[in-house]
Amino acid sequence: ERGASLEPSHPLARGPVASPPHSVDAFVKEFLRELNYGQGVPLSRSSLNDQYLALARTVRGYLTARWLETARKRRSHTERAVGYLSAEYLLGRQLDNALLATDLTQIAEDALHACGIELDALRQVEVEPGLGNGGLGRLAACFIDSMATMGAPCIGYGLRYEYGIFKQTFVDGRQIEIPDNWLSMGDPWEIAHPEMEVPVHFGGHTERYVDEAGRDRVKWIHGWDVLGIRYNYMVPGYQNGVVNTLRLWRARATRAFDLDIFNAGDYAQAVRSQTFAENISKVLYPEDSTPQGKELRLQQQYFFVACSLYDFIKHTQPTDFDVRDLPERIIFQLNDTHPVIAIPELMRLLVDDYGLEWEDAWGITRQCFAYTCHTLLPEALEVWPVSLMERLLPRHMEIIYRINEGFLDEVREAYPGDELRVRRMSIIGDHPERSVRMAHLATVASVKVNGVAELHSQLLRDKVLNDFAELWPDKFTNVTNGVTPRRFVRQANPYLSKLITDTIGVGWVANLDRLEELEVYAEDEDFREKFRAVKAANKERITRVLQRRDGIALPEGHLLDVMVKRLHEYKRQSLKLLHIVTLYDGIISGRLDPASVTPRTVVFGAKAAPGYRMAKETIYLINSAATVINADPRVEGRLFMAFPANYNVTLAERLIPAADLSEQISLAGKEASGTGNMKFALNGALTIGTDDGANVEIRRLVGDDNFFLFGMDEPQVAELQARGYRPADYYETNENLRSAINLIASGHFTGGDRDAAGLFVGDLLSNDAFLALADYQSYMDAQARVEAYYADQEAWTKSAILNVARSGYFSSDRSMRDYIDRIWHVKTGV
Ligand code: GP0
Repeated sequence: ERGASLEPSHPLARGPVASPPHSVDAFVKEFLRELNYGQGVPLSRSSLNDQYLALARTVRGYLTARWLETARKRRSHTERAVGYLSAEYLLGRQLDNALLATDLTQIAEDALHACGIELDALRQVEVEPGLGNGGLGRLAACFIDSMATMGAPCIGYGLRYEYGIFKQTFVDGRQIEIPDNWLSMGDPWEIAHPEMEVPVHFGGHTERYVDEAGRDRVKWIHGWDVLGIRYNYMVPGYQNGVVNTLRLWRARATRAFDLDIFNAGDYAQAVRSQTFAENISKVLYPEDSTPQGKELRLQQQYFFVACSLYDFIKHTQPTDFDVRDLPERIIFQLNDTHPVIAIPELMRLLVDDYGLEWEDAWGITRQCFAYTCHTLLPEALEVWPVSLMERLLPRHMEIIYRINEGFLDEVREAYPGDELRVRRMSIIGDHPERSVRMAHLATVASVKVNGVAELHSQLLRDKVLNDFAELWPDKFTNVTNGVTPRRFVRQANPYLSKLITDTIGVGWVANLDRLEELEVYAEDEDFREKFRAVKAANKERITRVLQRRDGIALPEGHLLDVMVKRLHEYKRQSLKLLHIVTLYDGIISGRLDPASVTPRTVVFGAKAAPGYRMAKETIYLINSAATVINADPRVEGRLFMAFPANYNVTLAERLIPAADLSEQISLAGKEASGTGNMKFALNGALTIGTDDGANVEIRRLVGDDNFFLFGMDEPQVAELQARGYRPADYYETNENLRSAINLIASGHFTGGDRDAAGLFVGDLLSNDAFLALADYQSYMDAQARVEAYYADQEAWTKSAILNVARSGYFSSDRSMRDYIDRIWHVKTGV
């Protein structure tokens, strides 16, 4: 409800106030006002945290006028908007991004200086909001950045987790998870609206009734309710005056909910119930790519989706809005299957609450959703047991059954007599228990289904969703992922940014194709020298960061070889470890002349899902190997390993610009896209990689000469698996491989403890589901090519420059263009 206010004609009631002037003086004034009146402290007594909060609020103040203005313009027209539905947004720190977007970096620096404060010191105070696991969540963050920069109407919807992705520490080399209490110091970027409550219902049962018009209707008698509390975050476009909205939901107990129990006299129970309701937005599930079928997770999904649909219809549209016009106003993009319960929720709203006929409602719903699939791993496709659905969301389960009936009729009509196909395609699966296949539901209801890289989209069509692609070939499309150049080049790599801007002008930041103008400079010796100086400066920076952050002392002058991503068997950190151990083993056994080995530092960064045993064993082994190898004088000056704990967006921003070599070594056909791979190429690292995900496109664009390809391609993988893969064959016939595995198995790295390496080695030899041993020799050969090439610094630098010049395609601005042209059809330019 709106509060009382002035007549619209009143001079004070017109439009939002203007943003403060862009001057050092004005900034100082705003900053001190926030510090004194906002934080309630004088400058002389303010803590670092006070100063950070005041600074953030000051910058936020500059954004607010633009945000209100963007919202006002959007309200005044009826153009279609994008509702990006995502359970994860891995935002990273906000301060620098907001300063860059408003072009206030220099002013803020000078203003703080005038107050005796270093901007850099305040940057360190910000805790990054880790509301995502990895690629999928970071992609969502890049996309909303790009939509704002393109002036496209987009509202991001998600969950405000009280605890984000866990903080990783190592104790004796083993991962320990610590809760990420990211809100404990206060979040200056959020704007809470505790008065805007959205009711969300769960449980209970359904009842049939006949309405006044004599029509059969269904009523959902709810079992329990929670409230959704709205939190707004501003999403600034890059220096274009546009500020979009990210809206995250927090769960709160309803008053009725606790009052009932309270009235019954059990105060303690009332408080417990409140906790129960508020658990819904308590914590981000730390499983990446392998969802856990936990009830709380389904509650989270339904909770944020129900809040978002309600919010869009009731709070962003005019009061006289007709839900039949929804397809003209919104397209909801489903970021993986996590928000797919939005489909039956919209049907429920239209049929039960707005009284539409089923067919009309279905016609509307089918135009309002598009679905992005992010995986090829069958175990990553979400399914929910029918029994759980019936208990938690009984009305939705009925709706899903009815959608499925209509859909299967359609299948039977297209393929008479093909009951096998009907069973394969059904939204309800029977094995191992009756469950709802969320990817099928998403595909049936969506306007478009897209994969996230060319190869991935092809495999979706040919394999994972093949039956659907045969039935609806036009439904399937590709949108190759991208990354925002603002955060991952302009902010993360100021030295490179300056070199680029000095060379081709500043236009590249919002138009990354312009990087191709750098191509000619690959031949310019002077430019190459400057480019190398940038790398060297970035290496010095990461050396300082790792020293301060982790107490790691990186050696100087090494090839910096980086593998950062979630720990997963399909990504094959195991293969990377085998490479290092082979080099080490070669040197200490005398088979390899240390002088012939390129001095190399390998940096790992990876979190393992807390319940993923093999992943955790791999972390332990990498840490163990690092301890032994770094302490062994026989390889000193040749090999060094670093595994800083708690890899996150902030560390990525420091590490990626310093890398020489980017490790993208997943088994072909398993990595949907990868987005780290794009960040490395854009920052001038060369990739060693398989023909997988977006590596395929990176290699095509940067050229074979500037990319180290190795390993089987996807058809070869399929063929080997069909033939019957025996890892032991490779172990038996490859001497270096056998020796490296034996060294691990002997307990050399684990203090003589053979059992400690047992799970890892045992699995490699008897199972090796991701064919690390089959690709081992090819990988070793490619690494030898890396060493030889690196010896020629001029050639290497040329290739690195060409990687930058030819990677403009991987801007998330381009991804957004593709979504807009192929799927969303929304207007840009505010
Ligand atoms: C895919 F299925 N991804 C999933 C998932 O649950 N979590 C996740 O992060 C990733 C893919 O693995 C990816 O290949 C892809 O680029 C990313 O989603 C965004 O599409 C890793 O970078």
